[in-house]
Amino acid sequence: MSRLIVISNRVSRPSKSGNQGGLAVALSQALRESRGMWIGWSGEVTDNFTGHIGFSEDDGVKTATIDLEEQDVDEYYNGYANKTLWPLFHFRIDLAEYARDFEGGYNRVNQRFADTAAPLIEPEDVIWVHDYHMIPLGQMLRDRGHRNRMGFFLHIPWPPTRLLVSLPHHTKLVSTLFAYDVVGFHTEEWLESFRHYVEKEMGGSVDGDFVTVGDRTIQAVACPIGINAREFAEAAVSDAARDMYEQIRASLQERAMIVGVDRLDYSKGLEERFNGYARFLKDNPDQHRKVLLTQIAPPSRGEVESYQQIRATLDALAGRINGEYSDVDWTPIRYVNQGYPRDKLAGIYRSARIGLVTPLRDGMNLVAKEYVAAQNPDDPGVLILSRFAGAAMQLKDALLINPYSPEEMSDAILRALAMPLDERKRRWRAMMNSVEGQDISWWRQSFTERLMAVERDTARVEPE
Ligand code: GDG
Repeated sequence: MSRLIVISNRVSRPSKSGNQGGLAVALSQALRESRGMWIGWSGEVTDNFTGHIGFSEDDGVKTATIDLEEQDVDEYYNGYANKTLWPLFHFRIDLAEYARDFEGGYNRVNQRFADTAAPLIEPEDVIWVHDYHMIPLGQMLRDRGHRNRMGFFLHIPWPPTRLLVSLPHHTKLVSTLFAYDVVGFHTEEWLESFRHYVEKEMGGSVDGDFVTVGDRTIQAVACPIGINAREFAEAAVSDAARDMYEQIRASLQERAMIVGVDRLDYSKGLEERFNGYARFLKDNPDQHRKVLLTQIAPPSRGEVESYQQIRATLDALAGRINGEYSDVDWTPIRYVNQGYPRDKLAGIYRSARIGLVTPLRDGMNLVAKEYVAAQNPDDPGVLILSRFAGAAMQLKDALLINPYSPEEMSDAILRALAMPLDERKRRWRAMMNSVEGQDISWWRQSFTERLMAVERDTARVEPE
């Protein structure tokens, strides 16, 4: 069996508390089985980049990390990754910033990762690079002479061509993807946009899964990520989850709870969610006091201004809605800026009658799947899901809504609250079949099998 080398911005070390995300668990398992290695940024900042690699091994998973300089973090992580690519790839060109320093820092840090990884790679290793932070890394490894099988997976949407062309040097960036053998997206929609770009902007051609530009042919595939459904369903009945469930139920006093769980990010449609919920309260006075929304939103990327802005907007909006509708013994929104351990989170999902997941764009959205997996099969809640989340392609039995429409959101909440048990069960069963069938192991295996099947040394770009 070939060793798997995973390279991503951050590595995730196994944690005894079981607080690791599904992706980290799935990749850790593959790394353990293949005696592979996970390479990434330590999250630490150093005054002077030396290229020193920190090796460690936890629970059979080897990791190799480097520290970055403050300028790297500013230009690469906060800059090109999160001020340029993240908004652009989520269709928000209004928020995207284009600065030469960002692009320079992004390339410099990717070179640093390539320098770090290069001596650790053996010829038979299979390399799997993750996400928008690392697009050019494969090309940089090829430039250093590595002929390994290499795959890339994009965890966020691929934007329409008309938006992507607003990125300076867009073709230069996209052409680096042709250094990989297999490039994966969550959905057909993102894949379709990628193919469109390649045909229109690069004169490329598409033949099934194969995409060719010049003398390079790669496979571009849709491979939707999943969760560890069984483990999550078990977490939902763990002691910690039960305690959380009881605590919440006692506080609800028979009221129905709607839950939202998201990193505090403008792509998640939190402002639109609050507005949709406010619309529901306005349209349905008889529902006041019978329902409340709990929004868990741990802050993220706080050094980026657009994230500071969305946080301020949500603080004000939650305050305004609560000010307008609260009574001495009822608050319509519980807005919580802290995160919870996974087991407790599963208990929170299970205690909610409605899961409200309303991103404006999302590569996939794992919260939607977790909400489904955590439900009680005998009395499941209802998922309301944005049609613009990748997850909507699979979870067709959710109540699918346009998150930009407060009316649609309001109507869906009312419908979900009134939904008979039979219909809730039927919809939940269909969604659970999908969540269980295409789980995180399925995703990892589908992608890596495709990558392993590539013949080494075919269609390789050789260093110039
Ligand atoms: C990117 C793409 C794609 C959140 N709050 C807590 C907590 N979380 C966990 C959730 C979930 C994860 O964070 C969020 O995953 P999402 O998929 O919803 O969103 P992104 O972070 O934006 O992820 C996305 C994903 O990559 C994978 O490819 O689906 O589209 O944007 O697992 O549970 N976890 C805990 N406490 C919290 O308070 N323990």
